[in-house]
Amino acid sequence: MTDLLAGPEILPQERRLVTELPGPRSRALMERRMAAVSSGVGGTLPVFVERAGGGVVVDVDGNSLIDLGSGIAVVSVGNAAPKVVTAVQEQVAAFTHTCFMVTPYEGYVAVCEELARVTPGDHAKKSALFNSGAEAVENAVKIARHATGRQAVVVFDHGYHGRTNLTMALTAKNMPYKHGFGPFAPEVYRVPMSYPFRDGLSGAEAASRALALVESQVGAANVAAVLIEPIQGEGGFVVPARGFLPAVAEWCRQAGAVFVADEIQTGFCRTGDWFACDAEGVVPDLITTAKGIAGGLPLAAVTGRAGMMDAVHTGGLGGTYGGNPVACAAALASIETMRELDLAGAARAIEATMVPRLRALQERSGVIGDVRGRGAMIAVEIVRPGTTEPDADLTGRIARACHAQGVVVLTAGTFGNVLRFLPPLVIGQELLTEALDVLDAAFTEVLGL
Ligand code: PLZ
Repeated sequence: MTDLLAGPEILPQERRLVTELPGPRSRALMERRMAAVSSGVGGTLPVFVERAGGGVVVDVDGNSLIDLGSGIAVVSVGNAAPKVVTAVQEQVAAFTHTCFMVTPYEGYVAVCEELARVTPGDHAKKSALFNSGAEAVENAVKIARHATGRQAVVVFDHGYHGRTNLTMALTAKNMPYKHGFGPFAPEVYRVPMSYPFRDGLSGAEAASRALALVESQVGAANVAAVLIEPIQGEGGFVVPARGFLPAVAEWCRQAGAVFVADEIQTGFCRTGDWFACDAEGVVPDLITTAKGIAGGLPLAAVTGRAGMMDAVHTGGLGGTYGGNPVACAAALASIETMRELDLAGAARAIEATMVPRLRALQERSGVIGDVRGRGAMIAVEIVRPGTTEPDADLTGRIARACHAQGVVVLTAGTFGNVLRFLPPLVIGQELLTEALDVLDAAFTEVLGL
């Protein structure tokens, strides 16, 4: 895999620690950060970045870390991917911004054409482009309400959809996303997710449980949209039982509600298909995308049935920067890279490497309740031995032990007890194996095995 992305800009694909972490330069920058940056902005690792490429992040002290986070599922094509860098450089030199609503340009249209090709379903589709995932979700709700003339939005326990006012309402978890930030937008209703490790229900059973609540407490005729992450991201990589998503989609069809798949974290080859809905042949009416779409530049989209996307009055959708030309150039180069390198296949290969190692660790450690995920979106849920009781403290200690040894891992989950892995899809086999060795050693160290 590594040689496929060999280019002048690719850094040595190795873990290399030359100081303790954080080193002196990172510590100095941390002091400046503390003085200048709001402490409301969280932080995972205490090191500052100087360069990043492929599957490594190099800090200002010269330490090279293995990246199992991809900037939260963003740099799927690798950091500073050669094609993305070239496309961005060319575009930024040609023009940086005009606003698509003022004087349009081809890149925006080409991204919408690509979205129509790669998203699930072969019906006529149209798109609108935005800057962030939350903005895409907000706009999907606007479109669904306009298209149906209804107001209610149904979301799921453990769901995450953003930090703006409407998307805070759509997001399940209070701390840190919502605490003290209310009042929240009305007409949002939350129902139970299918969470096989915790509910033991089949997909059909979990769907009946959720939809019965919608019918009794909201009323099918009031539902504008059902919004769901086909695999939950921040909520802890919760993979619904098979049959759950198709049942929810079918209910929407019958109820005349819009089925919206939030594929912001799962999209663009991350789960081993172009989109996570593909695994069960589910075709959403609207799909929100961001993150992996543009190799690290801010871009997001709503894509959906052409008639639905056109239901909104002209001028009803937009924004100054949405579909910025530099971000569009990056998206086109990213999508080309995904095709050329078969990154969906690469994601499946990552799963094949990781899952057996994590299952062995589950056996050996006794604190992993569940190994789950799909493609290059894999997680372990940490519990007290012999129970399903979450152990967030242990999860944090294991994550920090990985960080100290130069491996970037993230946590997630409503209970803070999920270690999640989102490697760039171009990560080399050797680098991935080394990261798993470090993870193994972190469990040994923290648990005193
Ligand atoms: N929908 C499914 O995963 C963003 C959030 C990080 P934005 N997830 C990472 C944090 O702590 O803020 C996300 C997502 C899903 C929507 C979003 C929101 O995307 O680009 O962060 O607005």
